[in-house]
Amino acid sequence: MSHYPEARFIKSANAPGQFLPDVGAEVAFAGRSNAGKSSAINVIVNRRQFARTSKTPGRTQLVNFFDLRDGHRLVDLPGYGFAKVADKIRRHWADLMADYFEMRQSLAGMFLIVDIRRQLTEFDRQMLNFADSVGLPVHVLLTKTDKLKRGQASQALLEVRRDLGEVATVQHFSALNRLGEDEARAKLEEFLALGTQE
Ligand SMILES: Nc1nc2c(ncn2[C@@H]2O[C@H](COP(=O)(O)OP(=O)(O)OP(=O)(O)O)[C@@H](O)[C@H]2O)c(=O)[nH]1
Ligand SMILES: [Mg+2]
Repeated sequence: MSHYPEARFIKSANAPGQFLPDVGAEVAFAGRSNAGKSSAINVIVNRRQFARTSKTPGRTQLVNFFDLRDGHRLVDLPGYGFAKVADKIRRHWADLMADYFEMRQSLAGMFLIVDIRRQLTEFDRQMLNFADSVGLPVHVLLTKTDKLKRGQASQALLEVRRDLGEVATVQHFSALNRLGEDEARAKLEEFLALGTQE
């Protein structure tokens, strides 16, 4: 059963003028290329290839808007840190993301998707600093937890939690075995509710 029976893809934007009207509340999924953003969205919404995933980094190249229900949205962002693209395209993505984060009034929270085997990268820290500077709440999904042994996974969570301090909350996640899906949905709903109050 879908937790979001009305969920649907609305549109991909390649320029700020194509963003959806800035009303209601939305939560953006950000993170390194190939970290598992689109896969995490599919688990949370409980639909296969709802957001398109790929083994090849750089699958998501546009700002993709999904309706969860009337007035509540998810946004799947292009991954950062993907080396194999032309500078021109990389700059275009960076500008598009900067425009998005700077102008989006309906942005209620950020899900930062981090591969548990890599921990926080420099780009992740930039995203965290940025979110902090504009008072945007962040929840970190330490994804691909299935790739580590239990002890290693616990250790990694402790380290990231210590590293983050008060800046963001963090949890284990796996798109493969759906570890952490309820916790992630609860956080998503919390952010959307915060955004709707204002
Ligand atoms: N084992 C495992 N593989 C995962 C998990 N999440 C994602 N993957 C795999 O990682 C690859 C990238 O996943 P995507 O969801 O497309 O990653 P993305 O962050 O959206 O990537 P871009 O759109 O390129 O930025 C795919 O091959 C997924 O099947 C997970 O929790 N466990
Ligand atoms: Mg993607």
